[in-house]
Amino acid sequence: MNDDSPRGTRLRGVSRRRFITGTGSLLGSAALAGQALPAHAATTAAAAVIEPGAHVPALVIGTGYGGSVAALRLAQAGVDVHMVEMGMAWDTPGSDGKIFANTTSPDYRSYWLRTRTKQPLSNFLGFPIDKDVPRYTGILDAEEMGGIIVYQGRGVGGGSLVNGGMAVTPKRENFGAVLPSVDADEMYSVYYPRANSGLGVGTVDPTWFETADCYQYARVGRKHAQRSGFPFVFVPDVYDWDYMEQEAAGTVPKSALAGEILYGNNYGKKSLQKTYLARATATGRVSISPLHKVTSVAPATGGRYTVVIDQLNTVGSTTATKTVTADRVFFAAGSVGTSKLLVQLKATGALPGLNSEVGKGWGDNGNVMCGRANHLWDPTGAVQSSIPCSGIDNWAAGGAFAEVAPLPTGIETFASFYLSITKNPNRAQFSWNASAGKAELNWQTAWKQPSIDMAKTIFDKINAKEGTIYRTDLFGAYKVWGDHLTYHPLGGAVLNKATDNYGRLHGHPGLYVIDGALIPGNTSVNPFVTITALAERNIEKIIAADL
Ligand code: FAE
Repeated sequence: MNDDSPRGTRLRGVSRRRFITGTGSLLGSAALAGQALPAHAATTAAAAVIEPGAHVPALVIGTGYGGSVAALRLAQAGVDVHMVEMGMAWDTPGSDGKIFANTTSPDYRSYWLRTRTKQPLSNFLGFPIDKDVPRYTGILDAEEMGGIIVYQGRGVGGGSLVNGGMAVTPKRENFGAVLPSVDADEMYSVYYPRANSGLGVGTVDPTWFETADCYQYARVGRKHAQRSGFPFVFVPDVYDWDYMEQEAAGTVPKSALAGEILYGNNYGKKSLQKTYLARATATGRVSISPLHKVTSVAPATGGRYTVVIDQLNTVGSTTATKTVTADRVFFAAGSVGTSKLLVQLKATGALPGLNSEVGKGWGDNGNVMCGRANHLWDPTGAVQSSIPCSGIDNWAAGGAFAEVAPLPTGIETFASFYLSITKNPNRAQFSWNASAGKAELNWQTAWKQPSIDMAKTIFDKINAKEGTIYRTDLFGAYKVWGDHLTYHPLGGAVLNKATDNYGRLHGHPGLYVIDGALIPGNTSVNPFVTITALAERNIEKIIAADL
């Protein structure tokens, strides 16, 4: 699999014409936005951009958790890897000196090709808070899939760029329902520890937690949980906890304590750019094409695959279409990205050997949000760390695990806010709509009702005990439940169904799924540690057996 051909030069080289094309597209977007030109996209894309006609031993579609694990381990095994990422590189500051925009002031960097923000909390005190932004290949995609908005990260690092970093290993007793065909002993002795170590997972210092102003909201959450008899747990995170303590002490620039999260984190979070991807690119065998989107994969001669890729500018237009070949292709475009591609490729005949499980088994990890209005003697703090560190575990009794989440508005709100992960049994399916030319998901908004019922097993009880009520001003006027979204899309190419028990797609040797699409809809906790651990398990087998 070692390829020392001139391919490397072709990948890394950049022509003057291509550089100018990229710069021109940026100028176009700046003119539209009427804002200062961010200079970073063209230069980074130029550094590693794939050339038409290139041949690569391993092509990875997407740079999130699954893709980053695959790239690192393949490279360490001596395989040259090219990663194709539809989002931007996110490695150079904009005109304000920061790479990422703050959650409180979304701008052109914040949303993927939208002209108006689509904030998960759409209202505050009943008033809508969304605002116009310039259309740009920003970091957070709020993808409307029929009955649900699926939030996803866009850029080199995938969801790790925008997520809360909560790095939770499911309880061992719940694992059988998460991945029924996987050996739990192996996962808990080898792959979960490997994933936690590779991701840099840590936990808040419990002593510091007791006095930190920025976690007053979590201590109020604990008090209310415990007074109602619910187990309260600390939740590990990939945020650098030492850095956060320095933020609180005022000795370093603030990130978690400045409310940064949804649109990227400028300092303390160990996103994949700082962990797996940094190690992968340091091998010298991994290159990345940002602002490149895979649109087709089909068999070529010699057991290879032809991959068609659109190069995008920062307003989302295609500036070039490239055809390359690869010996092996790893689908790591995320649950939605991978599922959409696979149902399209099966339905259009590009990959006729895929089986009928493709597109099935998609779930939302039971996500549902709500807020509670506290009494005046229970303030939650004007400064709240945007990184949650705790949760309420009522999984066994009520089917809900609720994160005590921040509401980092900068003012005292007397609100407690929660994202619940619930045992919602509903599963949706992607299918190809030939006349519309796109993949669709048949999720129904009403399918969130089981999640609401499970979350209520916690919060109805807390409200009754505390004499408090639900907030009705966060998701619309007089709307209690944030039941319109998920942050945790899972499934669509389920392990041991659409693929074999290691992610090899049926019908097409050399094609693999290695991301959240493998997991059948629910992980009982936040998903990325499980996605990472499963990818570690699968790539080890694939390298040993297939390469
Ligand atoms: P993912 O990380 O989504 O990466 C897929 C990549 O593929 C993306 O960069 C896409 O831009 C790219 N892509 C898609 N289609 C194409 C294409 N056709 N061509 C080229 N590139 C493509 O996939 N999880 C936790 O465990 N803890 C948390 O605290 C947490 N908080 C979250 C908060 C937010 C706001 C969001 C959106 C998610 C959160 N998640 C959290 C979920 C977590 O980020 C998600 O499960 C993983 O990122 C999924 O990993 P994958 O490798 O499956």
